[in-house]
Amino acid sequence: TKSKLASWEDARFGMFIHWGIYSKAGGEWKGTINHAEWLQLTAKIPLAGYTAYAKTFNPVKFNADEWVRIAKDAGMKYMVITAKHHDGFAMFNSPSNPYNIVQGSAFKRDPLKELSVACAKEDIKLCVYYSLGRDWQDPDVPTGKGDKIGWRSNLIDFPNEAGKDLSKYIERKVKPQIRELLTNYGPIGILWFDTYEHITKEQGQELVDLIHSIQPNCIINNRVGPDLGDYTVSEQKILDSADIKPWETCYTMNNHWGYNKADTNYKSAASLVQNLVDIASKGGNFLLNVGPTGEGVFPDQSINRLKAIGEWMKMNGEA
Ligand code: FUL
Repeated sequence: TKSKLASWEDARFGMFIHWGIYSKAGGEWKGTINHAEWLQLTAKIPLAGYTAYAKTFNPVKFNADEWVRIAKDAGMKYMVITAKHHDGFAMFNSPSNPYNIVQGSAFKRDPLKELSVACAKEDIKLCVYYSLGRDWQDPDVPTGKGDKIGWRSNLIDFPNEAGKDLSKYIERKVKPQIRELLTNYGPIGILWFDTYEHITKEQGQELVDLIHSIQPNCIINNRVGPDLGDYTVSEQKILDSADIKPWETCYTMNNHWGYNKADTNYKSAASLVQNLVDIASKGGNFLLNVGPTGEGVFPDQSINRLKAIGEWMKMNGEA
């Protein structure tokens, strides 16, 4: 049998999904329209305000089967969804921390559970994104170094960067949530960490060990800590297997990861197909992003492009 990494490299094409409380704003906050998944920080919203906004989040049109079918029809083999982005809000049922979609929003459903069922039916590998070194809900998460200290921290609610103790956050929030993600949703293909910031190699290794103690087949990207992880992620840039292996390029269809209704600067389907071919020929994986709306649906522009890619895949016998 093939190693877990070889099977994942064979998959080639996956769907990235950036979806959270911020999606409801569609990038707009008090007249400014340049926000997305960083909304809490870029619009300078205090935690209490963001928590209140989360309570109004109710994506009633969310349909896990539909999301998975769109991915499948496009020829994608895996799906990486933001289980927790930098805002620290869990988009899954997290008994260890009430700041989550079941307890902290009007929706009260667990979309990750629904996706895990839908993915299993269609043989799509469910994977989760987890913001590691940035969390704007927890008081113990310092970011940045040198002259950029704190530039990605929640300094509105927790201004004392020097007093923060990252290990408290890891024990209090990260480890319990990783356990939940790996226990309650069936097999998880990848734990796709983001932004390890101040995480040390030792702390990252502890997370790797924890993950493998629960799901030995789970793949971990290289944003779990310095010099760690199974493969290299590149943002918006195509690498080459001659330089590095294995690798994955994550890529936006327009200029934002999270939904921004004013951003209509979409790449053409033809150029996305070209990216896919280019990446595949260089031995990489292509993780193409969709930013669903606050109602829980994919933007039409994304659906149309995914359809066109799917048609190309079928014509070329790839799907
Ligand atoms: C970055 C994040 O800051 C962005 O919001 C996005 O999630 C991208 C894929 O990774 O580090």
